[in-house]
Amino acid sequence: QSLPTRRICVLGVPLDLGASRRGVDMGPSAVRVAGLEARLESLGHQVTDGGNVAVEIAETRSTGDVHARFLNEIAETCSHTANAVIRALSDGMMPLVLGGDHSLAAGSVSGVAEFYRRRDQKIGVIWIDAHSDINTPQTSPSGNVHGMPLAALLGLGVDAGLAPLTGLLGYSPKIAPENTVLVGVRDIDAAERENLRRAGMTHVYTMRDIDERGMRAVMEEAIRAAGQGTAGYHVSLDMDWIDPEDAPGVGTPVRGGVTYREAHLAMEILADHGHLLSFEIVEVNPVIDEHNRTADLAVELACSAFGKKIL
Ligand code: HAR
Ligand code: MN
Ligand code: MN
Ligand code: MN
Repeated sequence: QSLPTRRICVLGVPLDLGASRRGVDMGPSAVRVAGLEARLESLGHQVTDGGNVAVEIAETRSTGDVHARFLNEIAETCSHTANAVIRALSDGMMPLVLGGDHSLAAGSVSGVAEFYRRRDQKIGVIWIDAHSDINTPQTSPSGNVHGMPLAALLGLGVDAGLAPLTGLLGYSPKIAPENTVLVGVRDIDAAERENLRRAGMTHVYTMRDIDERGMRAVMEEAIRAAGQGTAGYHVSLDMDWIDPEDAPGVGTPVRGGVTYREAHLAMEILADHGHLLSFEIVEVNPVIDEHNRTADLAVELACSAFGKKIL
């Protein structure tokens, strides 16, 4: 019933400083309570919980620059996250990162990229999200850093006040646009369109692409681009990708998302290809969830991504 057994290291990042709606800091707990470890172990995987990365809370800090609120605190957490990811990979485990708001991905992806850079290899990233998360402090309409991690990873925004994130681990960029793929986007700010162009991003699959061409065709192309000349790819799953009908407990719900089955199919296709280097699930917000069903869906999707088959 399961694919090759993996050693998985769960890492929680209970961060909500990057979002204006509070509560995604409880996401890691909600996903653990939904039975993540036991359900992955029932597939035959060996799961170790590495605990939570240290985060500051808003109540003890001042907001800082309104164009990128709590940027320094977020960069600090991202640095811890990168190190925890590097440690897990060095111990031969696959990181499974639980958020937390999406700004933490600047850290997790930096960690994976650094681990493979030491081995002279590049990584790809498959960014699965309703949003493109490629604002800089200059272009952000909200000042919320969870709308900026992709900009930081691609090396935008060094001169636009994003240096603490862009420069994590002392260099930039961490990933190349030709190996970075967006899947399922449907809410892109006007300035983000320009940033996508400036960053050289060409593999951007919108909801319309999924509607017209189907999930299968889109995922196959995404996997090809992310895998081209790389050691494999990191998958960053923002739960707001899924329609709010099925995933109501997210920081920033947007209508017109993928269905329950489309989401599973995408994960099943990822499992079939087996180039996964690390996986993360972000933006689960228990405060506005219904009986933890968004966290439960997150666990289901992780199981599909890690090889659970219907038959
Ligand atoms: N683009 C908007 C902004 O920058 C909202 C984006 C952030 N929301 C997320 N990220 N949940 O995927 O403020
Ligand atoms: Mn265990
Ligand atoms: Mn996101
Ligand atoms: Mn999003």
